[in-house]
Amino acid sequence: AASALALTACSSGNGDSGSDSGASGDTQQLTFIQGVAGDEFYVTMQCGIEAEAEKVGAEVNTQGPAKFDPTLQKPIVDSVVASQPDAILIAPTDVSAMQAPLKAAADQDIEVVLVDTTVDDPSFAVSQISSDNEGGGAAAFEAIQTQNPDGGKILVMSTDPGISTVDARVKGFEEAAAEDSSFDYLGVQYSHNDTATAAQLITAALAKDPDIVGVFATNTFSAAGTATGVRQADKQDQVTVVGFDAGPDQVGQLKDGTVQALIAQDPYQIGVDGVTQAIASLTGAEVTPQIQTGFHIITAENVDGEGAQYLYKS
Ligand code: T6T
Repeated sequence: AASALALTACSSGNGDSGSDSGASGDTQQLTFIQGVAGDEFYVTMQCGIEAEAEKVGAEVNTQGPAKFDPTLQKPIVDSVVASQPDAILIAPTDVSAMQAPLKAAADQDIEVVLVDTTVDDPSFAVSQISSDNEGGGAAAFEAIQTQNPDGGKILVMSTDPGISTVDARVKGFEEAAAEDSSFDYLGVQYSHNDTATAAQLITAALAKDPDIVGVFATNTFSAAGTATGVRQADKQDQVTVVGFDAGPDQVGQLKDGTVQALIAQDPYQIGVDGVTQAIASLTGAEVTPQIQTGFHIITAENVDGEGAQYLYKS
C-alpha cells in the first residue's frame, strides 16, 4: 500500500480503492527517480504514479537527488539498478551525463520509462512522456506579446543548458520571438535552478536594461526567483512575467499580480502514463513510445476556476 505521507500530499483525484493485489508474490516493483526531491512538479508526478500503481497492484519506491544535478542523480541510478527493480521511471537531469547510466539500466533488462526530460539517444527507453515544451515556450512569448503590443526588450531566465525540457521551452520562445521584430531579445540567463540566483540575475538585468518589458522563466525555481527579483526592483507594473509550472509559490505570485501567466504542465498525468507504459512493457502489451501531455495557461482570470485543477500539489 502507498505510504501515509504520500497520501497526505496526494489528496485530490482518483479515490480508487486499489485492488490490493500485492498478495501474489509477483508484484511489479517500480522505482521513480525524480529530477530533484521536493520539487512540487515531481511531487505531483509521484501522486499520479502512486495512484496508478495502486490501481494495477504495483509497488513504487521514489528517490530523488537534493539538487537537479547529474552528479547527484547518477549514483542514485546506479544503486537502484543494483537493486534490480522491474522498471525505472526517471526524469534525467542532463541529456548527455545520464545517457550511459540509463543505457546500462536497460541493458540489465530493467524497463526504462522517461518521464518529463529525456537524453540525447533515448532509443533504450520503452516510452517517453513529456509536456509540449516547445509549444509552451511559444505560448509564453504570445502571452508577453499580448500584454505588450508595442514590443520592447525581453529576456529568458532558464536553469542550466543540457536539460531537454527547459531547452525546448527556450527554443519555442526564441523562435516565436524571432517572428516579431518589435521585440528586442536580450538572450537567456541561467539560474542553476536556484531561486535566489534567478532573483539576483533579474535584478542585475533590470539595472542594466531598466526598460525590459517581459521575462519568460522556464521552470518553477527560475520563475519564483524572477518574480521575487522583479518585485524587489519594484518593476512589477512594467514587466510582464510568464513562468512555466504552477507550484504554490508561483500561484501566490500570480494572485498578487507579480506574474501575469503560468504555463502549467500535467505532471500527475505524466506519472499515470509512465506507470501504464512500464506495466504494458512488462506484460507484453502494446507500448506507446512517445506521449505528449500538452500544457495549460493559467492566469488571474482562471486560477480559481477551470485552471485550479492544474495547480501542483506540495
Ligand atoms: O519544469 C519542471 C520540469 O518539467 C523540468 O524538467 C525541471 O523543472 C521542473 O521540475 C520545475 O521545477
